[in-house]
Amino acid sequence: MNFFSGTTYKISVKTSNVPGAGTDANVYVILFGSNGDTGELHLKKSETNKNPFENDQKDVFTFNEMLSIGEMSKCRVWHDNKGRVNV
Ligand SMILES: [Ca+2]
Repeated sequence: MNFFSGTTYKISVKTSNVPGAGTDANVYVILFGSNGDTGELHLKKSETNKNPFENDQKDVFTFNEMLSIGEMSKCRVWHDNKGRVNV
């Protein structure tokens, strides 16, 4: 058993192309699996875009050194409703 080898999770988020689909709020996700869950992950720094969660774009977030949750069963995504509204 090696306690130091972490699991990497790469999360891709595609924002819809309908008007108003984007957000500047803080977005969080929890992944649930057969061995437990990841806890709250803040999707903060997109690897593909400076401003994440804009209309019709794909954002990628990587989390290193995570404990393995086993086989993924579900995920929960939400945001805190903050940020300005883009007109
Ligand atoms: Ca945004």
